[in-house]
Amino acid sequence: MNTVEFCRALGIRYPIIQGGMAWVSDANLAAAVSNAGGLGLIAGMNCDKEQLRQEIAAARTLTDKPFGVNVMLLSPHAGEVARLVIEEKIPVITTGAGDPGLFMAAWLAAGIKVIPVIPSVALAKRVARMGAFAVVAEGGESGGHIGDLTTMALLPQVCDGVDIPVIAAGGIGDGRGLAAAMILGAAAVQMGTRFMVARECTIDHGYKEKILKASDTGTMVTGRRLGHPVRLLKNAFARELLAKEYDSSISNQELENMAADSLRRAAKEGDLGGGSLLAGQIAGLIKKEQTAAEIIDEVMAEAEKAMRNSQFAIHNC
Ligand code: TUI
Repeated sequence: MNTVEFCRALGIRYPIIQGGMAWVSDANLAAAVSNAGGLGLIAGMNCDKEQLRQEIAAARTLTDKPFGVNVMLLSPHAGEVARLVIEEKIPVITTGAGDPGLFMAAWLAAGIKVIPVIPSVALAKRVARMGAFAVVAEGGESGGHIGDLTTMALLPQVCDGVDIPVIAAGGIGDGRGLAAAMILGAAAVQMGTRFMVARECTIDHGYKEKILKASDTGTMVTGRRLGHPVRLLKNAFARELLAKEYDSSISNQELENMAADSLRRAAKEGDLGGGSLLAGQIAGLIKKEQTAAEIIDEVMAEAEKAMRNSQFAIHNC
């Protein structure tokens, strides 16, 4: 399935999907991205069933375009979110942070297009066999919970390994990234960090400022000791958490307790020193707040230019 067929199948205009980011991807952001021709996603991670039901209802008042939900499989609410997307007739879902096998049959029976986020070829093949509509191949440049491989290495290997559309994620923040991903075989891209600074994104403004001011080396990874590495902006909290991971007198439970609620503190309370400011390595490239429509239009125009220039360059070699 090529990019045009992929977009048609999802009822979207552009091959751009917004990441389903915990405490970030609410009805407002998802609707703005969908209205702009991309695919908006609401994050199920930080919601129980009733909160997510309200968020879905709110998005439906803001857009008549298709939008999806991300089911974060580590969430304590994953089971009820998995059932709610069926009840609410959500047309497309992404899954993250685990193997969606447990819920797959029920989602497929309900006609939902399931797009798991995968960090390896093995998991991509597994979910393709289960009937996934597409996969998001997410490299470790991404913000939040990450796998080991980079997007550059993971993406072409996943494209060779499965016969379903592959969406690239991790390190993509502009049209050059979209063009590069398509050249590596992607049908579309997913962007998270770039949409965090969208005007319609309701996170704390100080958090947005931190992304806009970040440099290329402005992120780090914590959580390896707990088995779920997380990329975030360097701040006092991230440095303290990493130091404690190397301290054998601190228990895993103490580390978990430190991290619990830190995403909400950052996104909703603007706790810039004591919260987890999740962001991808591409934060260093992102320099201005724009509407979701401006972001999408700019990315598409840049991608077209990048494709033309590289075609010209290769042609004249
Ligand atoms: O899920 C994400 N990004 C996230 S989730 C999150 S909230 C959080 N809460 C508690 C602990 C950690 C994070 C913040 N950011 N991205 C999608 C993603 N999925 N990245 C990596 C994976 C993944 C990893 C392992 C998917 C499947 C997987 O499978 C392992 C297995 O079960 O075989």
